[in-house]
Amino acid sequence: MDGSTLSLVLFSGTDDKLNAAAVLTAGAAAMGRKVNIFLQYWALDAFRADRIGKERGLAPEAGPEGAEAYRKHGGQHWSEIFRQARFALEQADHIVFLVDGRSELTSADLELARLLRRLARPIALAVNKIDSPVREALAHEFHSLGIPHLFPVSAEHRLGLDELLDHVTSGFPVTEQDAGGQRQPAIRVAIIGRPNVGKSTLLNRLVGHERAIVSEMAGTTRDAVDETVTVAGRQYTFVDTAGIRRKGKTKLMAEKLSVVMARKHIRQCDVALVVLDAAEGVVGLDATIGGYAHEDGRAIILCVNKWDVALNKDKKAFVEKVRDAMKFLEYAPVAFVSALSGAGTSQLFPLIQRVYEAASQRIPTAELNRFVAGLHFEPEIKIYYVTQPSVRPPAFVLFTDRTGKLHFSAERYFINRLRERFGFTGTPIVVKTRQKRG
Ligand SMILES: Nc1nc2c(ncn2[C@@H]2O[C@H](COP(=O)(O)OP(=O)(O)O)[C@@H](O)[C@H]2O)c(=O)[nH]1
Ligand SMILES: [Mg+2]
Repeated sequence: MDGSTLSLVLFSGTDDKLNAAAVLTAGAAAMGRKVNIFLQYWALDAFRADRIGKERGLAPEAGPEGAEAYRKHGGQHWSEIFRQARFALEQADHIVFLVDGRSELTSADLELARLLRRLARPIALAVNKIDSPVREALAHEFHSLGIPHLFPVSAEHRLGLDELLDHVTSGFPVTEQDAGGQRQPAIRVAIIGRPNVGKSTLLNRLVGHERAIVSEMAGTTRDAVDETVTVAGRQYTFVDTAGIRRKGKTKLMAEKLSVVMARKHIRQCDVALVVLDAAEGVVGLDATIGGYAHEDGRAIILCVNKWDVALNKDKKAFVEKVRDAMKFLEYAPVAFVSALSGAGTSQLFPLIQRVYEAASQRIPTAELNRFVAGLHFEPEIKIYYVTQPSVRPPAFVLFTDRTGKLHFSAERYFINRLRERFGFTGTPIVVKTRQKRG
């Protein structure tokens, strides 16, 4: 184990944990921790022993070993998988034991906790699917597993993950390189959009050279290309959908595929570059694709391509059209480029960095509470306390005297003031409320 790599083992007694693993790795990257995280994921449940080791929150994938174990040990009892995972567990800097906060503890969980404790490695207990105060109270029942460091989390809603990651990475040495700020993780940028808007041309332009991204083979499984470039000391990994040319592919099929691929790539990116076609204008499918990036909480740039052939070169008018068609993306900056000529494309780099940093911005709790004290909600709402439990996207939890969700207009007011005050350019903001318990 070198000093800059944290080996983290995520261990779980049930299935349905890939999501959590994905979020954890992404979360680790999102935090911009000055450590490399080597994450291994082991689930005991029935047939699954995926091993996903990736540095810096790259999208987890079951490696060949994982796939092999999956085949070989299909249906085996979990103790076999524990036996296999043992080496990883013993080497781990930290073990995260993940349990399902919505299920009763099983005897397998208890047994597993006992085995894990016996390893005498640092262990954190992550109780997943905790996304409400009621559940948070329930999470504490899991103390009976005898693991003192308990973290209620919601992998799906990305709650509590920063606290967990803070805990497992605390006291971890900062490498010299990192201290100099040299080795920040690459910003992952998904280039998404309808067919023919110029995604691949843009990718080539951004990475500075052509690459073969079209596979002529029918039924090819390669569906994405990614390429990393360093610009002004910062790494960017661009992901584009490989052109899959199947014979007889209809326009409709191509459009459907573009949505499927967008959804897939969005999940793995930090920033979504939603490419629009200036010549064709904004259409429904653009809004659909942009909507997925928004719902997934990604930082977003609306990139108007083919500006060279736009009929009307009035940027302001075009922005208005864009805003009109995608009201929910009013926070996303609009950039005008020509992937073909290269005009405007180099400005995308600082813009990507800007929205990425905005999405990663964490407001200190004290500052946040001072800020909220100065707000005037109408109708009045009593706000006791505010926290920002996570970044990417920035999520805020308001503890109020009300039950249920904030009224739409109150939420809007809060988000707008946050944007004014702290400048969350290009990132969705998530607001949750909790009723203060007496
Ligand atoms: N005029 C013009 N044409 C472009 C531009 N970008 C891409 N194209 C053309 O649009 C077509 C589709 O481009 P491509 O990158 O394959 O689109 P994709 O399907 O989104 O990957 C190609 O003929 C490109 O040459 C641009 O900025 N201006
Ligand atoms: Mg393409």
